[in-house]
Amino acid sequence: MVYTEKNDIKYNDALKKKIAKLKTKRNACIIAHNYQRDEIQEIADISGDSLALSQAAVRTDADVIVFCGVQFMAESASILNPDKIVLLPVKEAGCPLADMITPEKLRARKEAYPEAAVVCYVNSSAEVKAESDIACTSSNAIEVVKSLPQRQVIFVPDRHLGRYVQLKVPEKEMILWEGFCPTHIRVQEEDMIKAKSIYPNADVIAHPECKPEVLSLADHICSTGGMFKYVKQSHSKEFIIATESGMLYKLQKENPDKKFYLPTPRLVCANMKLITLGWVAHSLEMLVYEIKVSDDVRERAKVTLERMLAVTGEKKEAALAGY
Ligand code: CIZ
Repeated sequence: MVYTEKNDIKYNDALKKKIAKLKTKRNACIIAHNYQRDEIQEIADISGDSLALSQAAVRTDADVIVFCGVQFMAESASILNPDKIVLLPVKEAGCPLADMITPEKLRARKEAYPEAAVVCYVNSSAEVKAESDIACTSSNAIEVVKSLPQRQVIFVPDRHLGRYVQLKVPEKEMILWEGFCPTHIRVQEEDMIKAKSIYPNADVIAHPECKPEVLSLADHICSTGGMFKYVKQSHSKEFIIATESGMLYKLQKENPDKKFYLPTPRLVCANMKLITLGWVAHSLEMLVYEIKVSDDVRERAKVTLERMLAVTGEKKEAALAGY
């Protein structure tokens, strides 16, 4: 069998049937990130952002979770669900942003700023989470940073999200890591200006991983989850969406009367697109590739994630002990 992409309807239908059978056999649940291919979001039991997916993974009765996303997301699901089998269908599906920091380099930064709290964006490895005080997503980063007693905050690894948070929380001193998302930084100021001139009535929504000059041209800045909420309540009929292309699938599905445009066709994350129907079938058939985090790292990274959940009220009883 060939596991590469094939734009053949019959072939895809056969794969979908095979996946459905294997899902029952394995008592599995398929979860897909908002940036996945359309056909993967279509077959998923749940789609959403990385945090929503990890939380959904906690609630499911399935024994096997097929996580259609990238490595750090499957790791978070495994950290929160140590008793379930968490599979990443393509083991090379990594996140270049998460790879821009190592635990060793973070330890050196902590030594340079011993008074600072360490906030890690969820787009980081389990080891980096284990070295951090608290995690955040793009939807709760401002709330998380505001909640900290420390004035100094080491924020890793996305410098654009960190800079955006600094603007919103001026009372903190943010020490930014130099990381960035290679997909989001492809949107240029010129792309936004051009898109706005072609669609003058469109509302412009941008993800905070975009560059500051791009964010300054947006009407609204938010996470992928925030984009769904914003579009639903907006009276606008057209939207320019500055984030990864996969978002357009569910935005269009949930809002059939509205139109969505990307400011540039370059907004494609090659890692997210590695997962195809063939690889999902392969993953369920062979039970690969299992994502496991060592006990020591998992325990510490779990505390970092649970502190975030406690701040955002998503899990009030979360362990704040030792915070
Ligand atoms: O947390 C996520 O899933 C990411 C990477 C982005 C977002 O805004 O949802």
